[in-house]
Amino acid sequence: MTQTNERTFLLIKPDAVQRGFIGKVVSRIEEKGLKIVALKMVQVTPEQAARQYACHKGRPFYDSLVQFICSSPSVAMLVEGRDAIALCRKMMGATDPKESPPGTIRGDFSLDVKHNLIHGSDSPESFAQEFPVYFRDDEILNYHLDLERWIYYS
Ligand code: IDP
Ligand code: MG
Repeated sequence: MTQTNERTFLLIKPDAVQRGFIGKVVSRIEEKGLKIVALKMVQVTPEQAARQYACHKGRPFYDSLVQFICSSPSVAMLVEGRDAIALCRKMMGATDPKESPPGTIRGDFSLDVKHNLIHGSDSPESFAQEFPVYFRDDEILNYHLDLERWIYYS
């Protein structure tokens, strides 16, 4: 179903923060017409990483992924807009940057499957599981973005 108010959870990972790409990633979200409804810098704890990546527990890359996500600050954000989950996944590119076309975040700025700059929820179910790891409900802002009437057909 097409919705203007679907939300997704994004995490700008430690490699992107260290490489100075917070602004680039946030700009792409804003330029697309999506609305940021929560945003904060976080030092991810091993407990938070384990909750976020519970679905990958037992995979060969799991321990190294948790260590990487906790290795330096990240930026957590909630983004709202029409088909936000699928759209943000498309803007991110494929998990492995070498499969990601130019024009995507991973395709433009990364080379390595682990250091792929950004996490994004891949379904409404994963969004529901992931966002409470980082945000309380009262940290999510409900506001009207004046630009929306120029972004969406009513
Ligand atoms: P996604 O981030 O595109 O949803 P997932 O398959 O959910 O990809 O994997 C979670 C994260 O784990 C990836 O973004 C990447 O950082 C890391 N990862 C996935 N597969 C590998 C791998 O084969 N080697 C190392 N790291 C991996
Ligand atoms: Mg995933």
